[in-house]
Amino acid sequence: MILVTGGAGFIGANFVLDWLKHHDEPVVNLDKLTYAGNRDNLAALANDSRHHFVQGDIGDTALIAELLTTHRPRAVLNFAAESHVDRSIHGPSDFIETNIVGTFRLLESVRQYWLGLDAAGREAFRFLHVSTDEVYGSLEREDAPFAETHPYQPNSPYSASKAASDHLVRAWHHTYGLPVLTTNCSNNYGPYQFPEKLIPLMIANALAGKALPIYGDGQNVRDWLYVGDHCTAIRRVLEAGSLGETYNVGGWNEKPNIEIVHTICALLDELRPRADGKSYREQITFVTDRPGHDRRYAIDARKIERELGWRPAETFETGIRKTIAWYLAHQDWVERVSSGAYRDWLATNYAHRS
Ligand code: NAD
Ligand code: TDX
Repeated sequence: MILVTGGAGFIGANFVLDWLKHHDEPVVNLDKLTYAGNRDNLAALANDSRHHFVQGDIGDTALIAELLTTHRPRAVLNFAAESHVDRSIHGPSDFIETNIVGTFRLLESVRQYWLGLDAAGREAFRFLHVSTDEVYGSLEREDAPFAETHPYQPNSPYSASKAASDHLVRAWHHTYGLPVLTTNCSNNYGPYQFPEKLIPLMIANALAGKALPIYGDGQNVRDWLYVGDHCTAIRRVLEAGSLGETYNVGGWNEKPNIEIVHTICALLDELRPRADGKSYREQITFVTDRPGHDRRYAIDARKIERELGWRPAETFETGIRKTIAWYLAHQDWVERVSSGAYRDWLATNYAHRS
């Protein structure tokens, strides 16, 4: 049994689906179901007895203690977080609450549980914390990509809250001996990503005939990884990572935002041409920049490649094609999450606890 937090969000849901494809080991999935959490993402598991969903908060110490003592997981994987940089700029308090205080409370509950295990259980146990490359701050064009030794220099309320959580995880290992692993991954894309993030937002807006808003000059660079490859990396780190270590995860896929949007437009022009025969590029609009917008992220993934033999299966070209095909085939999903209608849908399709 493993306990996954945030498993109704984008990466967490992909991870749970992927895990149950590769293992028979059951998953307890704890998720608060914020605006970003959606049980619709897990509909394929509705009749799968290996998946046990619980609605709740990682900061709810009593609930976590109950789940740990009832299910006795051999690992806890923490995906739960507030994850959107723009939201963190407009309202940081949920980010502090979940990403910092929530992670602290989760660590404490897990530590109590871990201390109560027998020696073999303590030895085998893992706490895997899922984090981001944004904790390292911003790179200039000529800088080398982020290695695990790069200093933490977070610039947004989101990245500062994730950096704080990474430090707590590190300290719980160093001080209390909790067997932790941390992954710092680059920008993910793929199915089930909430259409507030660059790639799904651009696909949804293009199809809806809306503007494609590019912040600043469009030359900010992100390093993109297909979500399935991130899930494989997390499984590999859980299986073979060295305790207390951090692993940077990325696919050596740096691209300026404008190039990403041009690629999306070109693929949509091919797969779902506009009725007027013009390119979706016509919808691109340059808008005011994000405050404190990090210029460039890039991941040096040599440690996970060398030590754990992990390699991404997708290139950006194959991954983005798959992603666009998924969004084209699931426009109802986009409509439901954008309108909030999935809350009604899930109320009639699921009880909150199962
Ligand atoms: P997401 O916003 O899509 O999903 C987050 C999930 O966590 C949601 O299901 C939400 O309901 C749940 N959640 C939020 N607060 C909670 C709480 N207090 N208790 C329990 N559940 C709670 O985010 P995502 O993009 O899937 O990111 C998952 C993790 O991966 C985050 O920790 C994020 O920092 C990290 N990460 C994301 C990316 C990316 O590109 N999306 C890249 C690297 C790392
Ligand atoms: O409308 C937009 N226009 C635009 O130009 C949006 C939403 C974004 N952008 C730019 C900002 C960034 O340079 O695109 C880039 C990507 O933006 P986001 O999708 O918001 O991602 P980012 O800020 O890079 O953070 C993401 O990657 C790291 C995730 O949201 C984080 O959770 C993860 O840790």
